Amino acid sequence: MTLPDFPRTAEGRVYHLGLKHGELAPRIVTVGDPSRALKLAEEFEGGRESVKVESDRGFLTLTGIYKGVRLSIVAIGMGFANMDFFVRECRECVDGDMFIIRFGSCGCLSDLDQPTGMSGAHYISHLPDFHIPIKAYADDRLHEILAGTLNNAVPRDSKVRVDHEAVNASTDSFYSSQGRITSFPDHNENLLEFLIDRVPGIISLEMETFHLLHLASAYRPTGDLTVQVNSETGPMPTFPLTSLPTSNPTVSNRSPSVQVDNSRGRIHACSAQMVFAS
Ligand code: R1P
Repeated sequence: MTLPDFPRTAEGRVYHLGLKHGELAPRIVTVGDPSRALKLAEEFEGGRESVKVESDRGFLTLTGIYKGVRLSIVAIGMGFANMDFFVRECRECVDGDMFIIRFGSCGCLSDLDQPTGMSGAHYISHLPDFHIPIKAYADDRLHEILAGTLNNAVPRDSKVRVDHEAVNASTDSFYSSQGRITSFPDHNENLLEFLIDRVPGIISLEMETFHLLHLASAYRPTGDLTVQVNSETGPMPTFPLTSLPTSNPTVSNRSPSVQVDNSRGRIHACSAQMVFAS
């Protein structure tokens, strides 16, 4: 079985990010807000990017040189759907290993402001009942490098605490599944207490990290789309082909192998965020 061609415009650009091969670096920082991307791009050599692509769908890609290395900053907006466009379409625009760090903000379940490298993220859906079906993990090595960098960035005498084993929950709404009460019948009055009780180490809520870590570890550069089942949670009942990558896969169910270009390499991802006590 051979993979079908990835959807592209006549110019060879992926549909939603608007990128074509060569415009994206394999090292990527992703943020939500375009103004954050532009601010970060001021750190590029020469004070600006050499490639700027603004897509019709609101994605912004800035590629430049940082400390002698080619780097892309991509602003994706918010939520799982945009993270999905971002990871899948970027994968089609570079060869070799890809390294992705999300740099975002989030709501906090503790009373400290702290820069945090997330060890992993749960997925929280407001339907049907805020259950916590699965967790995805950061790339060990990238997470370690990120943690070291954040440690060095914080002055030793600072009261700011850097936490690298924190666990995040990514939600499908800023409102219902983050416990905010609005004029809809979300039945979420006790959600935050429930999460603190049920998810060891949980410290923050945002809307993208789970999907980033999940897709990065699910990607199969060799083309073997074997389904792997998480030993902690078992298979997710509704979406077995996309729910499974964690650091402890133990069971395999065969599915057809697919021919993929082996030059692509793996996807390594982790997430850093400034946790603001709310
Ligand atoms: C909600 O206001 C948005 O802010 C956080 C959440 O994950 C969500 O996308 O992310 P950013 O700081 O990347 O925008």
